[in-house]
Amino acid sequence: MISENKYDIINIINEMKECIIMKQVIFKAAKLIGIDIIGITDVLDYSYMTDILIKRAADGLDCEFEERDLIKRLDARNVFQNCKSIIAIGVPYAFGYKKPETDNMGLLSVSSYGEDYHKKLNDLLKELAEEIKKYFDFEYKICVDTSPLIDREICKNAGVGNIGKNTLLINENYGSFINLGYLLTDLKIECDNIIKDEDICSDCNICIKSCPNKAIFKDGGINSRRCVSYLTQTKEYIPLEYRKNMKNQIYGCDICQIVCPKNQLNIEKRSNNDYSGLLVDLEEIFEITNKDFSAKYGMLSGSWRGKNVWKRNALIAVGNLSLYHMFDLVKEELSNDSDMIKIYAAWCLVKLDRKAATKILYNCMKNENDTIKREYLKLMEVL
Ligand code: B12
Ligand code: SF4
Ligand code: SF4
Repeated sequence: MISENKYDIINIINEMKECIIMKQVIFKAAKLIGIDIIGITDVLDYSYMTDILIKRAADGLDCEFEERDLIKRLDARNVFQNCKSIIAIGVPYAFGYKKPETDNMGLLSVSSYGEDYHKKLNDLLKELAEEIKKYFDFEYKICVDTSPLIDREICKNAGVGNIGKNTLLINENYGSFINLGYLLTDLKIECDNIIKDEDICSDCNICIKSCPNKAIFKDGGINSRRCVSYLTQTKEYIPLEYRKNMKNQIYGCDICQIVCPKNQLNIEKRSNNDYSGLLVDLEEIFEITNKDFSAKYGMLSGSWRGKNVWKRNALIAVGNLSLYHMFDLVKEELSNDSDMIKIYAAWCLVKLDRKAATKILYNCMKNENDTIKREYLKLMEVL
């Protein structure tokens, strides 16, 4: 007679076999559809990140693009109740990237090259799920960037890469120019949990030294609100002292990745990508209609904040590049409906020609509200 205990052991062995087979099927399916970077984790509880998140928020280093509700951030089951394992992927980009010559143009970050990566990864993860479903029935939820969870920590635990001092997740073959996404699944799969942090930077500090706004801390993390990538996306007021370092960026910032030795291999790889598509005609941004903007730039990940934020960044770029020939075009923006555009137009005019701008701002100040009046006066005094 077989004892109950023996049945338990046989069941466990069968479950383990299934977990291992499942993993092999998933890795094969990924290969079939061209996913090179893949890993699996069953770490679902992220409450060990609580102190880091609370300290960041208390020190004012977080930003409005992160989920404020900590409970949602700290357990995958709060996003997908039946979650048992997570299949994480990385999709490399920026092959052969060389920053295009910008002259008098605006610049988009290389993460905004081509089709929006949110759509690309969503489609890829859906395809992967459908492929796996041919062998195992399961429920899943796709997450790319916009979930409350901490993508890099999940992907790190799955073995996709390690965290660098610039806070990016770095894959050993492809570097940090990888977009991340994952499937929260109700499958129990064999896992590659990599919980221990590995120091992959050693005594390198290049990104810390190169960051234009000194946003990266030596002992871990960044000040999001100083990061140029953040500044190009926020609708909050941008402090005067940060604007110069935004240079001509219209969306994002790549500096801490371009300088990173871990990315040199990827950057040096040959590709037919024409990165001049990342250049933005600044004059066009002042004249383009909302409809034409959506048609021309709507499919780029860098356009998600809309035309007005691009126009605000274009005003900062025109001021930083001293494009005096655009003075009259910028002046027209003082009668824009948006207060945000007005105050950056005023800043830009003062940068281009202080004396002429002072006269213009004094003249139009009487028709403005108190906030704008105060801002114009501050600009005339400070700049
Ligand atoms: C908010 C946000 C931002 C903010 C803040 C970024 C930040 N570093 O906190 C801003 C707007 C600045 C930003 C910029 C960028 N972002 Co962003 N962003 C996010 C988002 C939505 C949340 C990030 C978050 O939770 N931050 C909180 C901190 C605690 O977590 P973390 O940033 O992941 O940091 C990890 C480690 O660095 C470490 N850590 C962080 N701080 C500290 C502090 C200490 C003391 C210690 C010990 C450890 C530590 O712990 C975390 C877990 O491993 C994620 C998507 C998501 N849902 O996760 C994308 C994401 C992080 N962004 C991404 C990208 C591509 C970018 C940009 C490169 C875009 C660009 N070209 O401009 C820049 C890079 C700037 C940079 N150096 O990080 C990718 C990163 C891909 C990768 N390979 O790492 C993500 C994962 C989106 C995705 N799914 O592809 N981003
Ligand atoms: S993205 Fe740019 S501003 Fe932000 S941390 Fe990296 S180098 Fe600094
Ligand atoms: S530049 Fe150096 S310190 Fe920064 S992430 Fe890369 S290897 Fe690490």
